[in-house]
Amino acid sequence: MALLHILRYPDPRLHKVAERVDRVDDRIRKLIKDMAETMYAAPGIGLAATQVDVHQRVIVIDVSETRDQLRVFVNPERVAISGEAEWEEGCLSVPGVFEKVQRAGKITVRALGADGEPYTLEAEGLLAVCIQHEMDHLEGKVFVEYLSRLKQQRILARIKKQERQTPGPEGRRVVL
Ligand code: GNR
Ligand code: NI
Repeated sequence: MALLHILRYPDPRLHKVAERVDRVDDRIRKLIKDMAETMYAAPGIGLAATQVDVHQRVIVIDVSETRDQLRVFVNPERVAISGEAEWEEGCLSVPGVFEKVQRAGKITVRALGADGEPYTLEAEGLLAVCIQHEMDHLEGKVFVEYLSRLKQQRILARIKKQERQTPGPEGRRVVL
């Protein structure tokens, strides 16, 4: 059992681009297990390795109500997208912020599973939105970057105020 520390926006490490995994070995399987535990404990419906400061292309997602349908995506690639969707999104790296984002409505992804075997998944609804949100994290992109400059400024101002009142675990000071 290992809960991982989740980086908080605007930590610059959230903007690193993750590297491909060349082999699903014991180290990656341990990462997947710890990420799943961290996601369930948070609680959240998805988590990208970038958020726990591991810059490798690994995502875990569970959008089921019963919280027992873990999906693992290693080296995910988008094969196709279609349609449009708009959901109110949140992010474990930006707690307390919920904003609508436009995404593709349907997405087909190809990835390796926890067993290292390739598979293809066609997703829609919340799962499709979540896959796109997590794949953005692997590219160093956080959902707030889709919002207007004004909204981003307000979010940063609010975070800065919160940090003044309760500094983070590393005593990190946000310089804006
Ligand atoms: O828990 C999460 N909920 C969520 C809701 C709408 C759209 C995307 C998400 S993902 C988020 C967890 C997270 O930050 N993943 O990176
Ligand atoms: Ni997120």
